[in-house]
Amino acid sequence: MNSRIDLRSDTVTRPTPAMRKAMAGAEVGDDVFGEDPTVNRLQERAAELLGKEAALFVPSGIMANQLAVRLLTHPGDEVIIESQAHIFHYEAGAGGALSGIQFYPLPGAYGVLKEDQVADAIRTDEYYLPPTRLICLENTHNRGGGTIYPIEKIKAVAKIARSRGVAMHLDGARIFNASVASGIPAAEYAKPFDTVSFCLSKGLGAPIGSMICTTTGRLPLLRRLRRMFGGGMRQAGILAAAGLYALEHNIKRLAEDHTHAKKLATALADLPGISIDPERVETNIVIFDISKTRYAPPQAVEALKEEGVLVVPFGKTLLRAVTHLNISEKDIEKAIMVFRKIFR
Ligand code: TLP
Repeated sequence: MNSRIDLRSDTVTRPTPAMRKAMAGAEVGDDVFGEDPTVNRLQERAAELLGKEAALFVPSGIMANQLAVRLLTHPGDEVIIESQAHIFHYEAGAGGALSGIQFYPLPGAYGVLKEDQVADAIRTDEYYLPPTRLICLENTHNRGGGTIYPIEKIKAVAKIARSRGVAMHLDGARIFNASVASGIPAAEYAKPFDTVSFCLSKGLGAPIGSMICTTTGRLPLLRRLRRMFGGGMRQAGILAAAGLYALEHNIKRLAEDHTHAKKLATALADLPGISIDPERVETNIVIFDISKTRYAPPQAVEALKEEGVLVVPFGKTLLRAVTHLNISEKDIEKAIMVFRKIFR
């Protein structure tokens, strides 16, 4: 398995020996009592990086997102979301099941909504309409192809949301990819949002864990909800140490993943039958259409796997490859050779 070039996701990253050393040496306590010094340090650091007052450590990105949805809504409320967003598409129906909300999905361009679309979707006050309570955005946008949400678009949506009394949550699972690629600090991206989630266990390379960042005032309810969702962990400092290591060592290097993704996309664009615009590959996610090749996605995945390259099918005609810290430049060169062999 290890000799394979695993481009299925940046979630497959494994902790390095240095990260494991930091984990092994971590000071711990019972975090449900708020007594784990390493978790507390991670929460302070995450809040600082995102320019928020407080942060809470949770087991997964989905839990962070769903805690935000629960925190900012009541049953019967409506949540505006882009129709390909992770929260809508990939979280097993959690919004309805755990918070009793309904989504109002809007089609975006590569995951990005126009502010007019959002303004038009916010409901008026009639008693028979569901109250619009929350808008969720995603940066970078996964199914959009790792798109960086333009900061001006975020600000425009936030202005509308504020004027209509609607809260804002950012699924920032890959916010540091957006920040490193655009040069815009994560805190600037996070500023217009009431809550921001981000993942330590994707390109940052930690084995487990996500953060949800917000105001100090919201923290007591957030802690209560985390407990309700079963996300309170005990000697979680062992995991938090990996998160702290990741924030210290693995943010800047995301730029390498972006270079690798661009290189892969450029090579794929040259292959017969494959459609992809390398210009659109802004971060570490490469989504490409193979409908004009002789393969359907499941067969292509199998053929590539036999040659040692792992990718995932992404709908009826698409494949997705994701670069990350366990993928070297050599791996990308090898992967390109394999794609050429299979698709030429
Ligand atoms: N994304 C995974 C899959 O679930 C699709 C992947 O391989 O990309 N927000 C975004 C934008 C995500 O991409 C993901 C995971 C999550 C949230 C959820 O994170 P976890 O898996 O930690 O719950």
